[in-house]
Amino acid sequence: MNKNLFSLLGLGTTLVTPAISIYAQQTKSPNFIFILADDIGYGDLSCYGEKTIHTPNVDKLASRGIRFTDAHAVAATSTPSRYSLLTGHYAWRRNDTGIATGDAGMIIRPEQTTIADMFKTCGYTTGAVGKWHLGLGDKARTQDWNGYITPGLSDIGFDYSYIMAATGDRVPCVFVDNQRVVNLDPNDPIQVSYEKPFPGEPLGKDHPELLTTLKPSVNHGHDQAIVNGISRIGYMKGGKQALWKDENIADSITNKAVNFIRDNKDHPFFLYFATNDAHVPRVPHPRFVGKSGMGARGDALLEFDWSVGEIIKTLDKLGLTENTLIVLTSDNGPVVDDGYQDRAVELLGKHRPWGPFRGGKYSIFEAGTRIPFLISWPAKVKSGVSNALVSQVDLFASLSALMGKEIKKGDAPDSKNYLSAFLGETKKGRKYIIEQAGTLSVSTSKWKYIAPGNGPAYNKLTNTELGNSKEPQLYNLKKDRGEKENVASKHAMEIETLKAILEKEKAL
Ligand code: NG6
Ligand code: CA
Repeated sequence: MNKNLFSLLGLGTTLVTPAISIYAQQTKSPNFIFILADDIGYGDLSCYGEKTIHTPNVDKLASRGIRFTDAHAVAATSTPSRYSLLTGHYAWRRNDTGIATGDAGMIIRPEQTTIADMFKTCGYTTGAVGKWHLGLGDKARTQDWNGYITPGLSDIGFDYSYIMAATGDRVPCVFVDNQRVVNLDPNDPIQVSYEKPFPGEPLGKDHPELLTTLKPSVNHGHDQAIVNGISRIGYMKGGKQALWKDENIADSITNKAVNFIRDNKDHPFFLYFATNDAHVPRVPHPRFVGKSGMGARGDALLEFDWSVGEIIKTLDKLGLTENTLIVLTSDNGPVVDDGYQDRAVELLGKHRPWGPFRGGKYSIFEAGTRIPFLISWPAKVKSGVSNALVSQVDLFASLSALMGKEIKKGDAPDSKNYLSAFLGETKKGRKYIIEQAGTLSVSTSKWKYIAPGNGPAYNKLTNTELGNSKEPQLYNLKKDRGEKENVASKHAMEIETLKAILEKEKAL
């Protein structure tokens, strides 16, 4: 096994004899934790330079590791972004990877190989905790919310799972523990629909007087089932005892993540910890309320930072910090008003969730997909800042390489090994990356080409410049990282080259 791993750990390869390799693997293999935030932008963590927010725990991780300034999610919304990260397959190659409903079938098929499968075949214990949003069950609408939900995460590489099926604003608003709804009273079965309301169940749009916690923003939707005084997307009936409490979501999932680490302290593990912060509805625990001075969104950022702190503390206490590789990143860029009147817009002040970039969540402009990205692995990685161009799609192949594991033909087809860039051994990353938000873009560390598309240029509801145009766009990111000046007409050659790359990739 694992020549690369041993040499990376400075152990050389002489230790690898059949007699001790398994023992060596179990004692020396690093643990892996992915902390995947939701809708947290490049400017939302203080280590990325904004002076308006203070996230000390994330900053601690940054100071122990590498902070990447040119790292990218594959897509500007959750489902396609997460799909690509977990499978190493571009979501845009499939037409069923858009923002999933809460009753979507499992988008990653059991026959696909995930990064969790990869770790599992290396002898790791694997866990997924938090937001899922990649569908469950065989087909849409067929899940048995009152029984064993199958196929589920155990079919795609996770030994353990404790998840929210979709998003905080989509039903069913319950946790699913190893494929069963938590705290379900069999006498009050759950029903879920995204097609029609259940007779007798009040809806947000008809009963604003029942909305006690947050009101939906005008025209966004989020006006269907009412759960905990908040109306959501989708219809739901029953399962009253099983409903999560919005203000406790961070506590619940952080607690599960911490327990998973504790339970596996003596055995190598991979933990995928996907927080609900800072997605809507933003209902941080009362101990964070008012603490950021920026309203619910800022408070949710502090709650996220707290979750990160709990993970760090747990690793420190268990003596696991040195040999645990943590990736901290976000699924897509930031949005301020994403559907609820939580005063995030009014209280934003000088804070720039998108940092120096244009656009935001949903946008093909940089802020849609250029996300915070930290890697910490004290045993191996020297701290610093890297400007290497990296993509979340490459974590699969790169960490497989770290494990000395060959990728089977057909698995993770779009994922490439950039381990040296991820470990800070080189500042050279990808030659180009491809991103998706309606249309596709291809960028090098200098040029960005946005393919023409028919989508709207602007989303008024979320106040996002989406970046769509019927004309080709080209930006010089070195001179103009804010994508202010479309220089397409001056650089025919660059456009041709980037277009050709995109066409070639699309044909694969
Ligand atoms: C959008 C929702 C938004 C959010 C998003 C998914 C409306 C108008 N907006 O459709 O509130 O739920 O989907 O966010 O319905 S994501 O981060 O999970 O991709
Ligand atoms: Ca998201």
